[in-house]
Amino acid sequence: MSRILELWSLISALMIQGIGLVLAGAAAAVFLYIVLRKHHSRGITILLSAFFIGAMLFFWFPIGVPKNLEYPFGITTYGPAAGPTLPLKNVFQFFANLKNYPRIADISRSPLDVPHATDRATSTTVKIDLTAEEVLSEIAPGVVVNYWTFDGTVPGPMLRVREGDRVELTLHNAKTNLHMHSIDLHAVTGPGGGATVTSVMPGESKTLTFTALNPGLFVYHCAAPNVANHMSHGMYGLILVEPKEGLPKVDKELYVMQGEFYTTQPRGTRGLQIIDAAKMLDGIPEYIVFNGRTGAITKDKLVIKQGEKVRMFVGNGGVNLISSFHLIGEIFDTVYPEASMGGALLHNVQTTLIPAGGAAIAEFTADVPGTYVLVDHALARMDKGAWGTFSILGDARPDIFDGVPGHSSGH
Ligand SMILES: [Cu+2]
Repeated sequence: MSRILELWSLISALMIQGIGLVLAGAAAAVFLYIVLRKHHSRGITILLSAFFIGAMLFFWFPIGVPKNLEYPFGITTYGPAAGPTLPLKNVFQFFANLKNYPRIADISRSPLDVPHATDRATSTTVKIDLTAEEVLSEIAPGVVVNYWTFDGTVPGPMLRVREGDRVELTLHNAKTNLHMHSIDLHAVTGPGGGATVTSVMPGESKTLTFTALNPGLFVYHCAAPNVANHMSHGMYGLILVEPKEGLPKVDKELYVMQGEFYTTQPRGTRGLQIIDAAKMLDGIPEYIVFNGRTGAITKDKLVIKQGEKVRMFVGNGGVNLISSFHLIGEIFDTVYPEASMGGALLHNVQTTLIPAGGAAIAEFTADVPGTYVLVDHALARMDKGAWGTFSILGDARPDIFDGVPGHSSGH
């Protein structure tokens, strides 16, 4: 059956696109010939027509015969799998499945949604279930995106285990999905970070078992081809492997992940958006956001008490950009650079780099009350959505910060 489908795909591609293009080109040539013949001699007309046909072939040959009526037309890629273009048949499948997609009121995972410390002196077996869910939700008011997620939010849930733990992770692929998914955890030692044994079609489940050998804060993400395409739909999260001795106690822990979204329509265009593969390959996102959407982290929801010591688990799902993570009005007392553990820590850091597919742990103490803004300090990205705010509540500290508020804020 699959052979027949392949054959049909081949025939339809050749017939509809290849022959279609030739017919269109031939019709254009005939039309041109007739128009030219009215005003010019036969010789001149043949010469101009030959020039037209030559120019058409010149532009067409480098592109080649398009496959599957894909969008955008004519993208050449050299990745290990099919490129990120969107075949027309997927568009039809998508619309046929539209009524089945869960609609999520708020795609963002709360920055407060951090699992408790394991508080264990010994290793154990930890069972984790994750579900790949393709859903619809707003990235900005009125702008709807077909997110691909782990457990229905971006980022997916933060996972927390202890160094030496045996982890049994089962990945489910929701029945309402259209695509194959998998999971690659950077905490895994083994082929594909687990992706090779967790590829699941809609309705399937598969289990990966691994031992968490190295402590650290690691990104996990879907690694089904085209991987960049899956990650650009929101399929990423963080897994913390605590060192055997645990992490020092703090008062509050936060979970933040930066990510990029590439829509065909310009930023702010309302309605359902589809991914623009050309923009993704060029690394020019329309939206850059913390926790899945614009305005996900707000000072009303995220309140910190004066004196609290705060630890931020920050990841970057990418898929292209490096984050220059900064907290306006605070200095990180301690940074675990690139979220590494067991090596030297950094102190008194203003901005820390978070690579695509990497993470950092940044700690600060809430001293002065007010509103604080977290940003990617490549600040033009704020206008694409890369910012959030939180409040520190408490008594004024004129010994640290004093003055009369002016007309502007930030820096
Ligand atoms: Cu996926």
